Amino acid sequence: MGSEALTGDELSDKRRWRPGAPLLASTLAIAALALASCGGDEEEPEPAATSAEEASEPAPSGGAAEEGDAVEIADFKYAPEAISASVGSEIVFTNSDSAPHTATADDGSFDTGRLAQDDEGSITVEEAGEFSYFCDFHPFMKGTVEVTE
Ligand SMILES: [Cu+2]
Repeated sequence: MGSEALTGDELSDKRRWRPGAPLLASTLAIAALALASCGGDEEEPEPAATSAEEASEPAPSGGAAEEGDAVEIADFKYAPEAISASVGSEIVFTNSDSAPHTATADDGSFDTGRLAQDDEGSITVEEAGEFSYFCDFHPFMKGTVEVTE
């Protein structure tokens, strides 16, 4: 009785060991391969991200110095949203977005036309009054120019 039980234990031990060792080795090898290929995948996007950062660097914060004469378009907004200018003066719109924009007067009295990224468009205001304008591509974008004599 006792000897039969022992034999059974020895058999099952041997069965566990033999397939166990090669399985473990190949599992480790697969895991190592998976880790190596994961590392390779993660490195690829880095150059693209770096060049994107470089491309967006030159854009910001240059034009806002002359109050009333320059409007920067960024993040789908005119900045400043309301400006004042005197009759006959020029207002320069600069588009800092990658999306195209316009500054188009509600009454059609001025229109920069389509401004691609980093394009500038200037308008001349020739009449006193308050003029609201919008973006032809994104009508929710609105601004005003107050023109004084
Ligand atoms: Cu727009």
